[in-house]
Amino acid sequence: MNHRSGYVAIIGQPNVGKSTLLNRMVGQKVSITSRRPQTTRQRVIGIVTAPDAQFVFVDTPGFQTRHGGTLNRIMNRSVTRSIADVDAVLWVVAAPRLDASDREVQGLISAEVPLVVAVNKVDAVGNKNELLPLLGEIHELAQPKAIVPVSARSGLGVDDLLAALREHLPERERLYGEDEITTASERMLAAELIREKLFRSLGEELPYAAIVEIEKFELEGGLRRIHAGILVDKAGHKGIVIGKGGAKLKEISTQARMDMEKLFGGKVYLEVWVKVKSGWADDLGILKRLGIE
Ligand SMILES: Nc1nc2c(ncn2[C@@H]2O[C@H](COP(=O)(O)OP(=O)(O)OP(=O)(O)O)[C@@H](O)[C@H]2O)c(=O)[nH]1
Ligand SMILES: [Mg+2]
Repeated sequence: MNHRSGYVAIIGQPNVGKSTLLNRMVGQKVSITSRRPQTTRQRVIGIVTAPDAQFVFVDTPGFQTRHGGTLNRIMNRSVTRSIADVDAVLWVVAAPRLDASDREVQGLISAEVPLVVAVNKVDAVGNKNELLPLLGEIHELAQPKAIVPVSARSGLGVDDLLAALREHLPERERLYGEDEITTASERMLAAELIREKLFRSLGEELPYAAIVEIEKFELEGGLRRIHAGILVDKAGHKGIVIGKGGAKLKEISTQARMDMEKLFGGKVYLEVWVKVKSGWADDLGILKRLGIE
């Protein structure tokens, strides 16, 4: 059979499960996820290699219009840029219905690029007949090449989704090596995994006010020695991240270390500090240094 490969942008409003779906397809956590909206802050590449196809997925921040600010502007720009230069677009929506934000995302999609829609979270829908009006509405609104119900959480429908996408990739050789799963550096992945734990273990507003910076990343034989700083926006936030007797910070760094060991396939020694750096979310210098641009 002929070989196909290409770039596929994954877009959708915040929290529909774009990154969970990417990780499910790749089989590793290359993009962080949480139950909060706006977990993904920058583009993340995840590569899926099959015998007859290679998919280079570009995960993007959930597109949103409610909040202003430099970080949000950059995040939205990253979405519109990602859509511009790909072979296909994968629009992810969450069952059981579309809302105004989904429609806004749909409005960004160019009619010239093949579009496939993943209707995610179907595991949460009891009666699958409930999906029919949604499928009809998507069809009418976007006229996609295919609409595939999936559950990123259970893996249901994911093979069908890849098969549907494959049809719309150009015939060509692989773009990356067959065992490459991302273009992100280990340094960047390490920072992201720490940020994921912040999103998963802190209260409402705090994770949004934090950023992670890797200060040292050394490889000694099979051991990775990593020093990371969590930058918080306000002095009062520092104590919350550290927790009583350091318990919260310990939980965050232990879980991040375990994920890193799994992803990097080797032992990790991780030290994490918390620092106060006000105004980082509007500081272009910091955002650039962290690769968010
Ligand atoms: N029930 C169910 N929940 C899911 C599924 N896929 C993702 N989720 C949950 O939805 C939430 C958001 O998932 P993410 O993958 O972080 O969503 P996202 O679209 O990448 O979000 P942003 O990066 O913030 O735009 C998490 O709590 C996931 O566990 C699914 O198939 N079924
Ligand atoms: Mg995401």
